[in-house]
Amino acid sequence: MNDYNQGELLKNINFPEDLKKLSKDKLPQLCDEVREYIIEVLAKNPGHLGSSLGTVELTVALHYVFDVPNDSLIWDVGHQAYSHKVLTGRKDDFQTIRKLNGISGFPKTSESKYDCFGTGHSSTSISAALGMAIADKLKGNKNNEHIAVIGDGSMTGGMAFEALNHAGDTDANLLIILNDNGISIDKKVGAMSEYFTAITTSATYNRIKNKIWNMLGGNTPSYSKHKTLVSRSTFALKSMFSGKSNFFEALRIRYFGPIIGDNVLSLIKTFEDLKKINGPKILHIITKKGKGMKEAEENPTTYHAPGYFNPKTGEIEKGNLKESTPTKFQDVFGETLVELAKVNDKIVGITPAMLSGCSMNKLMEVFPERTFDVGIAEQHAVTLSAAMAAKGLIPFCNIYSSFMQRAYDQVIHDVALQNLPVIICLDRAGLVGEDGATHHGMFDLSFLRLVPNLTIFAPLNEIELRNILYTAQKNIHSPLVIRYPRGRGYLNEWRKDFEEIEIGKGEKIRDGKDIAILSLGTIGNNALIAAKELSEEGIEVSIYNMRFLKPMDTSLLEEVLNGFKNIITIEDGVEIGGFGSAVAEYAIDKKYKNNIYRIGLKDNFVEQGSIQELQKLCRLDPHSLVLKVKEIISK
Ligand SMILES: Cc1ncc(C[n+]2csc(CCOP(=O)(O)OP(=O)(O)O)c2C)c(N)n1
Repeated sequence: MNDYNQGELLKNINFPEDLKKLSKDKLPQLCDEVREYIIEVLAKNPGHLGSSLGTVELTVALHYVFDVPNDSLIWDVGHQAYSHKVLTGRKDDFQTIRKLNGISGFPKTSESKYDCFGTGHSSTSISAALGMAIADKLKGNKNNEHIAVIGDGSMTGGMAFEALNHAGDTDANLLIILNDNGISIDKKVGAMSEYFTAITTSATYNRIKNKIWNMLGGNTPSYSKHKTLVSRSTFALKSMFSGKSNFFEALRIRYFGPIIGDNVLSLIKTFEDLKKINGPKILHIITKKGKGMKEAEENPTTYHAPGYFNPKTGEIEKGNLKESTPTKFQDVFGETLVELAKVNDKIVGITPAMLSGCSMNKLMEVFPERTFDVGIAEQHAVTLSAAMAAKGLIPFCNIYSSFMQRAYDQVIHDVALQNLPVIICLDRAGLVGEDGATHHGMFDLSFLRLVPNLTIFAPLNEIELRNILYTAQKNIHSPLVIRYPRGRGYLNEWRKDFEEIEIGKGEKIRDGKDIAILSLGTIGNNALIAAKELSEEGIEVSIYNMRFLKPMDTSLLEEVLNGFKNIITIEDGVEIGGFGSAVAEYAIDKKYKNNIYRIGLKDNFVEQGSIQELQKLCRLDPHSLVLKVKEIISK
């Protein structure tokens, strides 16, 4: 610990109480030191850089003026809260951020009392702050403030709008800070972001806004004309269209700003003023993603989470990756989609704000008119795709597995129930590593398996991913889910001629007499490594790459159930209700008496660490498999 220079002021500051003791004129220096420290630590220990560099002054000012956790402070997504972690008792631990047994990359209530509400998925902060404000009011704590810090990207999420609509109907002590850096991970999308730019730059707007506010009756709780939530939204929209008011004010949330968000002293002054105003209010601040590091300011998408970099020059270290290093799954997806879209003009791509994350930016470059980044709006992405399929297009809707949790009903109600041929691509399925519990894609197999009409496929490797993408667009009549993991593949060569995959067909990929392992997806590669090691010790394992969770290849399953007493299933998802459960249910229904051992993720959340470390921890790694097979065979 403490290999890093913490700066003259920062070295004596551990908690907000220490910060509050500093005179205001020292705060700009403290901000510089915090920023420096974040850069130094993240250079060697990758994390979310750009967003956290942009919020240093905001964090210092918030902790200087407010009294967290008596005042609630909720960071939307939480990837911008690194200075908050540094200033709230985790300065040294910050060096372990996102590491196994280290601190989380996101706010987490079990980690610190200063993390008032856990985040990781976006657009939750306003609901959470509002809930706390209402709770405090009911408990008689009238003076506490409840602060939601939300980015312009996260403000595109539907849940943020739902919360705004409700907030305006309350007199809750809510301060929403709209942290507008003009970018999400990729370039900003949507009409709302255009609107932010308009109100940021329009002098006329800024002149008239206070007048309008007063004209509307200000923040008086009783106004009968626009009482219901529905009429309030309608009023807001009408006001927007007529150009007479500000969207937030029309929702009766008092709007302040926009102001510069990286001047710590003026932020403090503004917060001191806002503290005196009760009720829901929004402060619009303009910040710079990547502030203080030239390269990060100039390339905010790359420096959102840049990996290892040189702290002095900002240059990203490519590591020791050789030319022949397997391609990332996301790039196999992106490049194959472009290839297919060139010959099939019905193909469209839809992503909720993960354009470069899932490599759909490749499609965007070639076919911008057929690529849709819809903002952080997973529910909308799925229903939009369903409707496009209803009109005969072939939508590839790519959503990270854990974010798909947001759009479960849309998959059931809009896609599956209508049996619409949407190709739902779940990137980052299984364990994702350093992002931790909020981001592991560990539930998808279980929560999708029970939905009628879905076909669910998990490729063993890049070639299978490529071939299923080809198969999907060639001959699709019902919804298809394709789930694949984060990171690099297993093969150096995957750009082969396309081969169609037979729906519902698995494959035996290794022959052995002693025990059978049934695998689903890329985790089967661990089974292959384990089988090789076991073979050297005279234990011969058959491996079946089942490929489809649904429909399951029951003839292959029959072959296994009839041929082996001991059967292991392995999956990188939760055991409950997943692939192993499907196999076991089939065996029970058909009255088989085999020993079936399920290997998957247990019934608890998995924290952060490298994927390899986490596989070990969860006993999904090859060595644990070897031990498990030996244990079973010796019984
Ligand atoms: C539900 C959900 N979808 C997608 C993401 C991935 N994600 C993390 S940060 C981010 C961009 C957020 O943009 P903004 O709120 O403007 O913050 P900034 O990164 O610009 O600081 C996205 C899309 C997420 N965390 N949660």
